[in-house]
Amino acid sequence: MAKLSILEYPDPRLRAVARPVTAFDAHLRRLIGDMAETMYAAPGVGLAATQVDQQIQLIVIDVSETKDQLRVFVNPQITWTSDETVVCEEGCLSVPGIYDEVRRPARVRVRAQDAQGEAFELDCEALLAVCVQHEIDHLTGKVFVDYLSSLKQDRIRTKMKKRKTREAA
Ligand code: K1U
Ligand code: ZN
Repeated sequence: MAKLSILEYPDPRLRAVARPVTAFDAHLRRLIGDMAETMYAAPGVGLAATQVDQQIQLIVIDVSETKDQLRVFVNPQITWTSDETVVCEEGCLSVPGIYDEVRRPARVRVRAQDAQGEAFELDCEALLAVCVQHEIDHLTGKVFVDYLSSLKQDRIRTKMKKRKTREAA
């Protein structure tokens, strides 16, 4: 397995719309392993293929305390959302150091395939529901800062530019 590099906002490649996965092969299994290693090392609780410059509908999530409950969602689709919403402080490995509140449905039902192509449905709540929605957004080219005011988005872009300049020095 290998650690992959994570694209940073406002990289235009984060705006790509991911295509469905059709081949459940060794290449896919390797990418899943590499994405899991990258997520655990960051550390994070989720990662979308878009963030590692792979434009396919694949996300990995582990919201467990023990970091031993990896969930793999291939071609995920939200099939139901609760009317009840919650505000959660979100972060993103593609927007390091930035955390802000986003309102989303409290519970969602996700239909997806596993690494072998087997279809499943999962009811999600709490952090798992937030994380699934955040990661599926990545697959459509959406980043959590898009939910914030344009003033906040401008400030975040400035911070990210300064960070890049600092890192290059
Ligand atoms: O998509 C990503 O970049 C992953 C992101 C997922 C996420 C976290 C919180 C709310 C919504 C979505 C992260 O993992 S950011 C890092 C983080 O929040 C975290 C890191 C270690 C332990 C717990 C949380
Ligand atoms: Zn993210």
